[in-house]
Amino acid sequence: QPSVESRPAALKRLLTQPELAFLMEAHNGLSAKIVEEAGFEGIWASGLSISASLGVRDNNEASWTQTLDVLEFMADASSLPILVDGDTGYGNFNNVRRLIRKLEQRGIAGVCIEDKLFPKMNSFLGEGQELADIVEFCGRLRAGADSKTDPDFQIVARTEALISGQGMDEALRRAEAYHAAGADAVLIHSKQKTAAEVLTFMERWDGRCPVVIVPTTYHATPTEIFRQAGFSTVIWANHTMRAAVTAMRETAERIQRDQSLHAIEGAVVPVSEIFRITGNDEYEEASRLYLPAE
Ligand code: SPV
Ligand code: MG
Repeated sequence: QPSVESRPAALKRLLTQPELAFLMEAHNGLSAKIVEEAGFEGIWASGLSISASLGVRDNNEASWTQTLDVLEFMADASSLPILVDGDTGYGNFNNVRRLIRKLEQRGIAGVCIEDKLFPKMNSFLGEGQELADIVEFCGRLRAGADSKTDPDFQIVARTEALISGQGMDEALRRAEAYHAAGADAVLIHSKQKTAAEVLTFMERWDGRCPVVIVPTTYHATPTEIFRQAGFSTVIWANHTMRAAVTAMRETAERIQRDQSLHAIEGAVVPVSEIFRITGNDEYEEASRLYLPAE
């Protein structure tokens, strides 16, 4: 038993513990650090947020290796376990196993793969998006599970059956197949304004493996309801990115209007805080150790 819990083991603990766990979205090194300092125990590396922060659509416009580079900065910036939004796995079974090998090498704790086709579209766009063939998707999951070098690395299978209008029976059938194919947890996604359909799913699922939810559209549901229903994990999926848009826009518009920094100075963190977040103290210490004395 290693004395320091590995990140995959930490994510596994969050997913399997009886208490409700929370993953907070981050999309770069800075937001990953902020999420950790806020007290969260795990990070959701959102595909939507990483794409948006790069200024592109959530349609696999950023390549998987460009995303991997962002994830490397996130893993370096934070000690938390990171569950990566792996979209569809960027192709077939072979792309999934290569993705998992590379994620493991970058210190990522787990990946979520959704049952759609490459290139994906965000779940909140359009109606009736085509789902992957269930057998083909199970092949992606099995290949992923077989390619883990760390058995604690977590694979979360996400079904879009409810989102694409295929109904509860199909969602349950798919989740069951994905669990049998080696997924460590399932993510049931919904775009309803209430939690009704994820709660029905949860009742009928009957605790077969951990269930993860993303209450972006049913944000008014009290968290206590999720706790009582026995969900494993709640993902707050895109809120540091959306908060950044609000703050950046207000700041840029104010400076543009005023043609001055004066009014905004007290509303933004001082530069010294940026130095603290990025660890300049450590650089000073290391310089004393490694640079020639003056
Ligand atoms: C993401 O955060 O990229 C997700 C969640 O996949 S959602 O945007 O709801 O599809
Ligand atoms: Mg996504």
